[in-house]
Amino acid sequence: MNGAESLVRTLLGGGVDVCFANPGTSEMHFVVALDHVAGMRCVLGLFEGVVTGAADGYGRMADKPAATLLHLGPGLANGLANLHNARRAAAPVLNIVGDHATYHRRYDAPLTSDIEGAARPFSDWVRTSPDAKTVAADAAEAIVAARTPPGRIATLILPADTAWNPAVGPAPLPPIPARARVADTAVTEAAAMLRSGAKTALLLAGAALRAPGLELASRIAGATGARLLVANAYTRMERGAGRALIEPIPYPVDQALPVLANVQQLILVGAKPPVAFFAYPDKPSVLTPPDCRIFRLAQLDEDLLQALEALADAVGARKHQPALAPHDPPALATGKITTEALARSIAALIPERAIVVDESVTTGRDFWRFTRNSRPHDWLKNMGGSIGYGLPVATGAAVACPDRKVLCLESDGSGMYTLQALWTHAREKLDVTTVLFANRSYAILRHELANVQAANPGRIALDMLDIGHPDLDWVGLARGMGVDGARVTEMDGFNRELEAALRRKGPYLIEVVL
Ligand SMILES: Cc1ncc(C[n+]2csc(CCOP(=O)(O)OP(=O)(O)O)c2C)c(N)n1
Ligand SMILES: [Mg+2]
Repeated sequence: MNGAESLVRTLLGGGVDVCFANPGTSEMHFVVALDHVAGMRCVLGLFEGVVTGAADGYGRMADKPAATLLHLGPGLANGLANLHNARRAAAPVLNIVGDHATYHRRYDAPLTSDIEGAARPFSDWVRTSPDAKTVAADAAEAIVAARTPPGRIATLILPADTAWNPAVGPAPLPPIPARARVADTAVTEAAAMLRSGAKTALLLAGAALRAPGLELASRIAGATGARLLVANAYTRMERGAGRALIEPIPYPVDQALPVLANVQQLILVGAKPPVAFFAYPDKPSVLTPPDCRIFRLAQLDEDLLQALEALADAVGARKHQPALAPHDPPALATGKITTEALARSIAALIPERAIVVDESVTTGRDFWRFTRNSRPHDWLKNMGGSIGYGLPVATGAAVACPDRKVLCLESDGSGMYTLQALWTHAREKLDVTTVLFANRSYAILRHELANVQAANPGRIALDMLDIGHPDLDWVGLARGMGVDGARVTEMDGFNRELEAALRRKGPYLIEVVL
């Protein structure tokens, strides 16, 4: 057995059985080993940002890491933006990056670079295997690193000769650290805050946004009068009919401040204190009022369910009924395409157990409130702010959950960063319906221009925010990558196309001209 085969067998033994790949010469032995050892699903991405984004989506939905296979420093570098998003989402990801053979590095061949240096800021764990005999044990440790709560980025760099030289065999998996329990003192303190009579809110993140956590939080809110809040972005929220209701903190600072204005005490359950996405002249960075007391009940990597159970017990909330959303979606909208009409029709049509990957940016500002009473679904958002996450994350989510419909809500500017994902949707026959919002603009940046108070933007500045001339032909782009689609210009056409796409299996793209 060579190092490459010992790696593949170790991955499979550690539950890593999907590999999103974009290989090169230095990874050839690994690619061949994937063929020799049964059980690994290999998915090709035609750009590394697709590969790392797919691993993000897979990790969020499978609650375990996929491997990526990347080609030296440049391959990794192409994937870093979506790796950043995955890291901010605390998605588990195991990167395998090929390098030159150990003895070849000193010759400074063209693809030589400081791979560890590139990997470190975007990884929680980085290691270069020195020889074939250590590859398996390093891979086992990388799996543990990626699976360490709440989900981490592990990057294992494998010089080519570690793949082809003889190895000892696969390595067993060391124990995976469990989530730490939250201390009783923290629970007692949070309970006292909830009983104090001050206006208190719970801010939830991570595992607290799955149905059981939300229900417990809702019981606590019902028993104590506290509010339930969630930041503008989250890794994965279970919402819709039958799920506990929660209020989002809007992205625009001017809208976020009033939501938090009356909060005297904020209890963090896996969340960070809420701050503005950017600084703006004359707007605060911190969104809570200056005298708000912020208390951390639990960190993201701790056992958030246990913390909520203990808190529910401490305030006598277990028997309180949670406030669950009824199934009461809006009616299909007709007539002209507007953001509200789109919100209504999408809310009416979201299928049961759908996975909604949301990178709808400006078009999606209304989606939250209209979809609250849709059929139960999961909603995924970009946690890292690096656009181009949607189509790849949809790819990974569809690979992780082949029995669920993925609805990818994508804006045109963001979609162009990683549109190669559509080719993977077609090749893997993934059940992804992409709704592409073609406003032919970086619309959000027009608002930001006003927010930062940049004086008198002229033609050149405004041209940098306009992505028309030429208009992108999204149906043509999709067809060129094997995904069929249609362009719609009014709501009846949209309703018809979306209904049909959601009913059949397989990839499809609907270009919505706004
Ligand atoms: C990697 C990266 N590059 C650039 C940006 C800056 N940026 C933020 S939003 C945006 C444009 C988004 O346009 P689009 O996706 O079409 O959304 P719209 O507001 O038009 O709905 C850009 C370029 C970013 N966030 N991330
Ligand atoms: Mg746009």
